[in-house]
Amino acid sequence: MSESLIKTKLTDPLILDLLQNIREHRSVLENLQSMKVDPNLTNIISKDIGREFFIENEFHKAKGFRKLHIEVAEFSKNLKILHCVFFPDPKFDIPIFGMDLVKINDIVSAAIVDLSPASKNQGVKYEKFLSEVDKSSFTSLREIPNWGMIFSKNVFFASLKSNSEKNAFCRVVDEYLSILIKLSKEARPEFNKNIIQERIDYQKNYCLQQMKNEKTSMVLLKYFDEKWVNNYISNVLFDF
Ligand code: BLA
Repeated sequence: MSESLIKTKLTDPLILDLLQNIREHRSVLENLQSMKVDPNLTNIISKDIGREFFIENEFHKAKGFRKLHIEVAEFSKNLKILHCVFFPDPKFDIPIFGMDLVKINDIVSAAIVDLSPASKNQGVKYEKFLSEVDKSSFTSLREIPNWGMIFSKNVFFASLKSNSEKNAFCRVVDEYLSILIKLSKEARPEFNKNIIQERIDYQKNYCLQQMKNEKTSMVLLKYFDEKWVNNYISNVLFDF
C-alpha cells in the first residue's frame, strides 16, 4: 500500500467516515500504487488570518484505473469539501466513480455520487444495480445542473438535512463503490483501438463538462489567481 495517505487536518465526522469507507474500497483493488504528483499541488496550506485554507490530495492507480483521486479541503474554516473521482483505465470497461460533498458551516448543501458511463452502452451493464440501491429516505433531492448530462440515470444528488440522511448518504456511497469494485473485478482488458478511443473521448467529455461547474472555480478563485486555478482544475481535478 501507499505511504502517501492524507493525515488530514480535517475533523468533520461525516467527511472522515466517507474518507475511511472510500479508502477501504480502494484498498481491495489489485496492484494499487500511489502516484507521484508535484508536492506543490498535493498539499496546499495557507494560514493567512481570515483566509485560512488547506487542500489535501491522494493520488493512486490500480489495475483498471488510471487515476484514483481523493481530495479533502477546508476554506476559511467554514467551507469543507470531500471530492473524489476514480477514472478508469480506458482499456477496461469500468464506469467513472465521482462524488462531491460540500458542507457550509454545519449544512451539507450538496452531496452527490454517481457511477458515470465511460462508453456508449455501458450503463446497460450496471444501471439496474444502481437503481436498486435504496434512496427513499431523503427529503431534499436536488436537480442536476445542465452541464451534468455526463451523469448516469441513477446519479444521486441531495442536500442532507439530518444525521439519518447523512448516514443514509454514506450507505449509498458504500453501495455505489461496492458495485464499482464488482464491475472492476469482472473487467478484462480490451485491445480494439476504436473501443478504447471511444472510452477516452467519454472521459474527456466528462472532464470538459465538470469544468463548466462554475462553483468549483468560484471557490478556488477566492484563494488563488486564475492561472493557478485553471492549471489545478485541468491537471489535478479533471485531466484527460
Ligand atoms: C457544487 N461544488 C459545488 C459547490 C461548491 C463546490 C462550493 C456549491 C454547493 C451547492 O451547490 O450547494 C466546490 N467542489 C468544489 C470545490 C472542489 C469540489 C472547490 O470538488 C474541489 C476543489 N463536483 C465535483 C465532482 C462532482 C461534482 C467530482 O468535483 C460530481 C461527481 C458535482 N458539485 C457538483 C454538483 C454541484 C456541485 C452537481 C451542484 C452545482 C449546481 O447546482 O449548480
